Amino acid sequence: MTQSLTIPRPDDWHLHLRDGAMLQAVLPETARDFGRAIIMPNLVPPVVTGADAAAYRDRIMAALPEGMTFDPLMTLYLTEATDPADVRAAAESGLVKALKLYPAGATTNSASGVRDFDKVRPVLEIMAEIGLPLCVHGEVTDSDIDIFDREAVFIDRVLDPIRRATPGLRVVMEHITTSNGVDYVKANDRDLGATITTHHLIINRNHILVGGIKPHYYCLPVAKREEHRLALRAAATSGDARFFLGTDSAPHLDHLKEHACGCAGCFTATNTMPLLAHVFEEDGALDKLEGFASRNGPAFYGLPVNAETLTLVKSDTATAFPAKIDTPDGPVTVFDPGYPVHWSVQ
Ligand code: OTD
Ligand code: ZN
Ligand code: ZN
Repeated sequence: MTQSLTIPRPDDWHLHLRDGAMLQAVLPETARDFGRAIIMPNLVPPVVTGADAAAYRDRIMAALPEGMTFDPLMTLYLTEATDPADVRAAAESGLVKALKLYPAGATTNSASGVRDFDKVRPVLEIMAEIGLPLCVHGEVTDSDIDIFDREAVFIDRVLDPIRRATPGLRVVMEHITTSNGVDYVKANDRDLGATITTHHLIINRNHILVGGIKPHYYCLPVAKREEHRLALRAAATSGDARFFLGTDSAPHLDHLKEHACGCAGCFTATNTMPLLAHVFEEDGALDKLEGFASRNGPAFYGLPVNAETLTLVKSDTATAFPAKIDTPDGPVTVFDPGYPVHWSVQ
């Protein structure tokens, strides 16, 4: 029996495309299924000015294979030196769709992140004025905070104070991993949304650690207890428009993940839509996938829903996803949910 589901072409509201050869290798994996993506600015050096974002956008478009369509939605990396006038100009030209806040040291390539939030207040005020969203990596980085508590502590110590001090600031809590994140979004009606990744709907911390360490399941924020995964599943499949897809697909070469000090990041661009169809069907919520992947994100960003469609089909045989994609510098492992998935993109 074949079952199928057609939805408006989805978007990815949090994506790492990298640069150079890696960009070339991973871009088709996203552009095949997704119409647009919010492009993370954590290159080395980071994308900090409107000019940087324009140049990066050009490199992305130059890497797009002939015949594919894709619209990269650019972001700027907020630093303590960000110029409010540059932010305003980059947003008003339509080039930049959000700013990205990394607490310094929170994840891969986040050393230029913010330490003193008072220094970025003028930028946040401009953003509130023009309605430019702030995408937040919501983890404190204090060494005395347990890595599994970093998100919950961030909400209390950093996020809530920033939002109270900057009325009207629109915030996306990115890649939420806890019930605390879900609850905070639900308790705040205005100007707040959250992205949820594919992998955090599938793995909990046991998957990383039990039976041997699995470097390809290691990402930041690190996957939490099962009760948190279930809270994310409930939020994603609820139909609540404040929750939408941001894969956080973050490619690293295998030899840098399978390493004594392995890089953080799961690469899910290749199989995200079939995996989500599996997850939503398992929770009896296939009808909610369209909102999560195709409608809620554009609504938050004030953009139209894509006019094209994507069709997912379920067949009796399990889908054979590629285990890895190749780059000139070595392979990148595709996220493996650890169980057979029968959905594929038509
Ligand atoms: N998390 N890896 C990366 C970024 C994210 O926090 C994130 O957005 C990366 O490699 O850029 C990761 O585990
Ligand atoms: Zn992040
Ligand atoms: Zn990310």
